[in-house]
Amino acid sequence: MDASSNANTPNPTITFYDIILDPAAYPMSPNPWKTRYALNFAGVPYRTTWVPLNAIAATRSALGLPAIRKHADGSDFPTLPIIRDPLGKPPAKTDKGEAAAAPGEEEEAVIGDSFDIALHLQRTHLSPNQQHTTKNQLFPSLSSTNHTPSGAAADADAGSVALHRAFNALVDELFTRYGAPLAGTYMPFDPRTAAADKAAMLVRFPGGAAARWEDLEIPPGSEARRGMLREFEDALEQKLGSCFGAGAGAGRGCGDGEERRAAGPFMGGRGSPMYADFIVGGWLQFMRGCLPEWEEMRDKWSGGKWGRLFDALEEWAQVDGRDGVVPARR
Ligand SMILES: N[C@@H](CCC(=O)N[C@@H](CS)C(=O)NCC(=O)O)C(=O)O
Repeated sequence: MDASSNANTPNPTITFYDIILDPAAYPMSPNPWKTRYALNFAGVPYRTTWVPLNAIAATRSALGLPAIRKHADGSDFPTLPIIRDPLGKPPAKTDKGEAAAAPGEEEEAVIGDSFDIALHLQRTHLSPNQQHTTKNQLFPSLSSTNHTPSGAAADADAGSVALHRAFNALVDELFTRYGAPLAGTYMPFDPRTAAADKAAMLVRFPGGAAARWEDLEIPPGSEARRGMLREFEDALEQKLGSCFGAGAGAGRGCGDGEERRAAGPFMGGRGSPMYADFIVGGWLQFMRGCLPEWEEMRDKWSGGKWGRLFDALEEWAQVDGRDGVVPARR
């Protein structure tokens, strides 16, 4: 169904564009995963359009979205996720506030960056909805239940978003530096297009056009691999470990107040997630799908924090449109 056709219905359906590699493999692209988690968490109706790697550029340009990333050589790097939301602006509010679209006058929003998508979901689908409390906000702040934040509450909103932005950059940087080289060569390409997909990716690396895909692999069992895995584990613990409690698990904390909250598996020991948890979760999905040492990372690194977080995020991990495809390593 064309998403724009149902703009006037109370629950318009969002179209979510994610990458499909091997149709038999479970999705594993980190940034689209951040968006999937956020969509499921916001509880908005959506349908997934699965886009092969070699069709991402055409998809973005058909939607009028310029590339937001560049390759090392300065050329455009077209990416997913994208969403198209028939409800383009926050719905009209009953109280005095910012100008918003009246019902039936919404203009479709087309958004091509995972962070901007999360902000859109917060502002359009979560903040105006009084049923949502501080517990189920992507960007929780003092003003989460306030319709028209001003003064200190508006500052808290801005602070929460800015800190999330910095956290997103940090997490992307960490996983790109260590996770991508350790896991990327094991991506489950579509067997019908694998040779062309690999060739298209190889040219992104210095001297890549001349290289072979296999040359990018850091061989299992090698000292180089062991060393990089150790660095990855240490970097995650040093940069992110203190954000997540050693916890006994959500809902199983033994005390009240601070003590109980610190037992939760999410950011700050909370018992419910915010967007920061989905940022890490998106990358953990990539590790689950591609890193040969995933079980170790999940259960042993940082005392099992990453596995606890990953499991706790399962509630928001439903995949639409890939019936029968299960998370099995190929
Ligand atoms: N800043 C962008 C980055 C998106 C991005 O890098 N997406 C990757 C997948 S995680 C992609 O589309 N890669 C396409 C390719 O490698 O050809 C966002 O957060 O949406």
